[in-house]
Amino acid sequence: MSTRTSSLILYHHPFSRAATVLWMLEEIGQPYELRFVDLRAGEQRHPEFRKLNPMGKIPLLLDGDTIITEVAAIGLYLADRYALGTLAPRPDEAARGPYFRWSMFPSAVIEPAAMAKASSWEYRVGQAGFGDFESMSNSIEVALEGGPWLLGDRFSMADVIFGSTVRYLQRFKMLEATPVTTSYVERLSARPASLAADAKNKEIIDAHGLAS
Ligand SMILES: N[C@@H](CCC(=O)N[C@@H](CS)C(=O)NCC(=O)O)C(=O)O
Repeated sequence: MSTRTSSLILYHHPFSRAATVLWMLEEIGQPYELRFVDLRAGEQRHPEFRKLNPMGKIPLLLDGDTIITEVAAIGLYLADRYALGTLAPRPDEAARGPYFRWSMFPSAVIEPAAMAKASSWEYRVGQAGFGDFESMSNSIEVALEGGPWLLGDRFSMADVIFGSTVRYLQRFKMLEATPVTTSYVERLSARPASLAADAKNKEIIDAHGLAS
């Protein structure tokens, strides 16, 4: 792990993709601060927040003066900067190819293909970069067939990016749970960093009375 000093601040709400970034922060083991964004009150749309992210969405990570949004970008950034050679393959390793491939796959393919199916979008499969639901689901199985992780024996930030997407889409019944994905999600959820993130999310849920 790098000994670089950090000033990491995550704009967070426990019922959002920011929960994945909290898990990433626990994986890299650097100190960080959480700033609660009240999504129900619409704080993400306030002009002050939109100056940081014009999309009006979280997660948003500050590393000093550097702004990073998009779950996959945040994960790749954190792993390169704070866990290169452990959570991210080094630039001279061939494993960096599949590492990027499966890190991009959730936002580029899994999420839109699942949303297209759930919302009955009409579109031309050949023109849509995310293809069709069946090909996407089959690709998830193919990605995991070597196992136990996307890079075989080596756990990486790609698993947090990919696995968190599979996990939440299954919770929302937007993706089928198969034996392969079920055991993958179980392995991921048992990681100490995932459990630590869950505990912090629970504290915030209780503190803000979000459970009800
Ligand atoms: N493409 C973004 C998606 C971010 C996103 O959709 N965030 C949701 C919470 S999970 C949000 O902020 N929603 C509030 C809103 O749109 O008002 C990413 O990968 O980080």
